[in-house]
Amino acid sequence: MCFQFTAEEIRQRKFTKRGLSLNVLLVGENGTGKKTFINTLSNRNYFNTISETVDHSGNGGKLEISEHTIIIDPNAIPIKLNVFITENFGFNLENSSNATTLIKYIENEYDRILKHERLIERTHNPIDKRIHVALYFIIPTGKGLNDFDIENMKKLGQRVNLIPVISKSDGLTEEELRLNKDLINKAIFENNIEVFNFTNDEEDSFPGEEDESEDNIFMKTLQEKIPFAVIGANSVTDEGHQVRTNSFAVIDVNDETNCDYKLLRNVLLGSHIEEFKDTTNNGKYEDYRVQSLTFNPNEINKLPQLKIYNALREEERRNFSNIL
Ligand SMILES: Nc1nc2c(ncn2[C@@H]2O[C@H](COP(=O)(O)OP(=O)(O)OP(=O)(O)O)[C@@H](O)[C@H]2O)c(=O)[nH]1
Ligand SMILES: [Mg+2]
Repeated sequence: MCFQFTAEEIRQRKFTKRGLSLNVLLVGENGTGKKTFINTLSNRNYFNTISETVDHSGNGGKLEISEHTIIIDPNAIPIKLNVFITENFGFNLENSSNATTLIKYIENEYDRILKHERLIERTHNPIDKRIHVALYFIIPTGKGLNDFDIENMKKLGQRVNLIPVISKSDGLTEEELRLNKDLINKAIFENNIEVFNFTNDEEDSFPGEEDESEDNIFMKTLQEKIPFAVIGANSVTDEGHQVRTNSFAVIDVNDETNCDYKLLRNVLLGSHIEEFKDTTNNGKYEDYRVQSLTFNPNEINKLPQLKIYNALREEERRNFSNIL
């Protein structure tokens, strides 16, 4: 019998067929370039971003999260990007409930998965809409972070992998960008905001051993880029370069000397796509799961795994007392 494909090829085909997916939340005020970023990432005009001001009056100025599914095909393996975008974030005079609204949105999905995990018979995998990574769009003001950003980033960082981004960085000189990055990082540090840590890959190194592998150097480079400076493209040249054209210049957004867009793109669609999911499931979601069960002790007995565990412990105790 002659097989058409090797085992490796079959694995690759299966993988390709199944594809990859990522759930990304984009948080930022209206007009900060969130949709342009997604257009640039997918290299097509999924969103109409031509007008500077969007009419957000349709929902009475209320903070909402719009959901979109976009298939991106960077190198033959399609990636299903589930995009969640804030509308009217920080839009009103009074925005103090924004953080709560965002966290509720994230936790609702955690609750849904938690509920499903507790079912004894799980016939199918639920659609997983847990946010794997949140990009927080910061307008560079030369003043670091304001109180509103601090409050929102603090809360978001506890629940999701948070990556701060400086939007529209084409408006900054190199020196201004450095200053903005420094001030934002200072505010992140002073306020204990939990941002995604690229250098936190414990599995790869032994304690006490300074590992300077290529991977580690790359992770350090990424870490030092935080907050990532992005420029969203508004056109594509005849040669296929994604550029932002303003009255001064034509800027190639994929040129790493202009901004960090390319790095961030590679992180999202390449190097960290699985990592974001793992840290969500094993870190952020797990923290929430434990907290939510601890605060609801009645719920614990409903867990099938725990029921079995408790029964075994009970039997152990009985056997033990028989011996005595
Ligand atoms: N100079 C510059 N302008 C940008 C950049 N990214 C987006 N813009 C422009 O800013 C405006 C708003 O961009 P959007 O992408 O629509 O902003 P949004 O955050 O999605 O906000 P809403 O559309 O209001 O929901 C548009 O005119 C974009 O062309 C950038 O990197 N630099
Ligand atoms: Mg727009």
